[in-house]
Amino acid sequence: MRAPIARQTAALAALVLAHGSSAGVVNLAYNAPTIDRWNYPFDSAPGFGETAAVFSAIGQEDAFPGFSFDQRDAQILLAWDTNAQVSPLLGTCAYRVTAATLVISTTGEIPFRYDPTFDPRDIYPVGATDPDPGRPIEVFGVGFRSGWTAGAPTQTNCPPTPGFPCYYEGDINNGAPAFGPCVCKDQRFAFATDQAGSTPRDISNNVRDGFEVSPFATAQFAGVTPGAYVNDARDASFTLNVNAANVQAYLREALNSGRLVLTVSSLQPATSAGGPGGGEYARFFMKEHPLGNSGGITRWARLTMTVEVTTLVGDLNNDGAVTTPDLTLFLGQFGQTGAALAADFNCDGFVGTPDLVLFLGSFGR
Ligand SMILES: [Ca+2]
Ligand SMILES: [Ca+2]
Ligand SMILES: [Ca+2]
Ligand SMILES: [Ca+2]
Repeated sequence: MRAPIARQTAALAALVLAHGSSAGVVNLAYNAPTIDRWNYPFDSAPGFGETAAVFSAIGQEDAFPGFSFDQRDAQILLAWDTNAQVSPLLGTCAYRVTAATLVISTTGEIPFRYDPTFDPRDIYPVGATDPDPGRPIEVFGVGFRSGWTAGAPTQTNCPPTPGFPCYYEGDINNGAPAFGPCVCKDQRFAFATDQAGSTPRDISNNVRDGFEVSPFATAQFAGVTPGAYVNDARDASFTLNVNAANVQAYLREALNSGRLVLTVSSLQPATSAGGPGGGEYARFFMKEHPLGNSGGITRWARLTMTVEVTTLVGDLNNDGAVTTPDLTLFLGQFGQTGAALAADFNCDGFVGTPDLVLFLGSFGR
């Protein structure tokens, strides 16, 4: 079992490092995640599973005495340390993400129907009708509880294993801790969330809890007709909606911390004896898999992201000075509302008078 570690190391060494395409713009392209783990509290191979599935326990949350299950039972946690390519701790407003895409391949072990669009919560309960066959596979952020934190890449003190960061993969002799204290719902230490901030909501039971989620992205499979089965090793592509306020805020916080952590989740049904689930769910390649990166094909999680880092407020054309051409660009966005506007210098989702004040404060520099 040492070979997978060697492969991980090789993958990280092969990371395509950032290169600026113009002042302040960083194009990130990672061909491997820093961490990929199956976020399943009772995972018997913490950190080292070769594949990881996403499925739900809807209809069977309390079907097995002594245990209970989150509706989003099996989640996948993926993390990338960005601090070597994008300076952290500049303040969340110093970062603006203009594009972000996650790609990860299915293993093809279990056929499941392709649904490329959002399913509202009222068509998930047992007995409800799903008008478009299949359930979407979605990407969210990650929230933490019970002393776990998102953690900077350098963090080394986290329960239950002081001296190590939370949710690390470790190595084969010092494996990662489980994601939960028990086989039980509402307890996992790292959970899917659609919010940024210090107290993000846990969406692991949003059907039960009666609210809609706001996914960062929904899986798209090229070459598969919606409603048809995905039954092979095939890339799922997630284009994150950077123009949504929750997504942009989450990505900004991540870059400021130096680590981006994402969840892949789906309410595709699990398989279990006597239950309502059809057992049609996706399983994905982790970097430990022998075929995760072989024959010139990478199947584990890959991330690309374009980040604009503010080095001089007001320098909208990135030429190192704040002058009349920047004023023209600023006025072109004045009055606009949006999550990722370059002229929204105070990051409140609107280009208005406070931004003009900031702009004028820089003018002539
Ligand atoms: Ca792993
Ligand atoms: Ca559907
Ligand atoms: Ca300029
Ligand atoms: Ca503003």
